[in-house]
Amino acid sequence: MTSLDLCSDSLDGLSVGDALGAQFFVPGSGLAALLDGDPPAGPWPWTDDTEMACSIVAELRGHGGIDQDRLAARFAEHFEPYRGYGAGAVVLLRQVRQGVAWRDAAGAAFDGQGSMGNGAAMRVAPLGAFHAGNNRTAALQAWRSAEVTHAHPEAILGAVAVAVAAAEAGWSRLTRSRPEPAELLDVVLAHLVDGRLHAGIVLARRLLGVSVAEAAYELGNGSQVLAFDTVPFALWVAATRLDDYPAAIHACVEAGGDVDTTAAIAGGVVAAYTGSGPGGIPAQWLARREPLPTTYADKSAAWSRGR
Ligand code: R7I
Ligand code: MG
Repeated sequence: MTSLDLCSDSLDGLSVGDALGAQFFVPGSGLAALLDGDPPAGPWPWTDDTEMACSIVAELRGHGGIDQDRLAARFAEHFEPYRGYGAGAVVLLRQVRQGVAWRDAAGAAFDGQGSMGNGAAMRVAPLGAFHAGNNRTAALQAWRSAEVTHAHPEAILGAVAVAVAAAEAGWSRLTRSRPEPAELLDVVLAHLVDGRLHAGIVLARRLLGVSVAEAAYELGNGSQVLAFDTVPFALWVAATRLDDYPAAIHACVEAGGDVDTTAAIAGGVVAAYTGSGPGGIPAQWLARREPLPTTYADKSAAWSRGR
């Protein structure tokens, strides 16, 4: 089991969660069908969560770490507007394509405070899995990956929280020791500073015994598309369902809200622990997800050179 194996399993978990979660914005597809073992017919197109995660994974495959300029170039190169990007992300990625420095574009977003959106968190679980066994490196690398698009500290901490959870999940898989839900969230909290994201994870830790509906009511379900309204619930799901990928995705679907993103986050963390094979992601779900792009590394390098 290499770092890249863990990373790749987490990317499968993220992208299946994203693609299946996005199906629940399609009228006519209902929760009951999924729970009955009859999910929507494929292929399930993935969204911006997966597209951006693939750029991060290409960085790790090619270089083992995040170079912010290169990551910005990859994000801009692979930006397909119809993949459901946030409104701020659309503006920012267009600016970067036009030659604006990413740091200027990210800093100018939302009247100069930077985006608090959940986009830095939605794409980062595979980076955490890659750094399984080294939570501090996962946190630092997540920070770097987030800053490229999200300048607001709450969005950056959302990415740190998800990456540390995925790193811990991957390490638990390697050591064959499932952490208690509270233990997993304590490891995450140890890497955060005070703020709304931190407060949300503290609350999630207090709610480990409650129903999905109550957790989503208290923590948010991503309907505001903000980091602190998305990450605490997604990590509550991952912590409480770490050994059961389908149950984690069911919980995200049941909660509603920004389902592709909560399912991408929870799915990316859980698959770092379960793997993507038997006992992890259902084979039928993997087969129905739109295939992942395969040409990221080469295309992005060519685009950077051509600028
Ligand atoms: O964070 P981001 O990439 O969005 C990701 C989300 C995921 O759910 C995807 O699946 C996709 O649906 O979008 O993109 P941003 O546009 O930076 O942030 C997302 C949204 O959060 C924005 O469009 C705003 O609605 C909101 N938002 C803010 N609202 C007020 N003030 C982000 N930052 C702010 C803010 O500072
Ligand atoms: Mg999306």
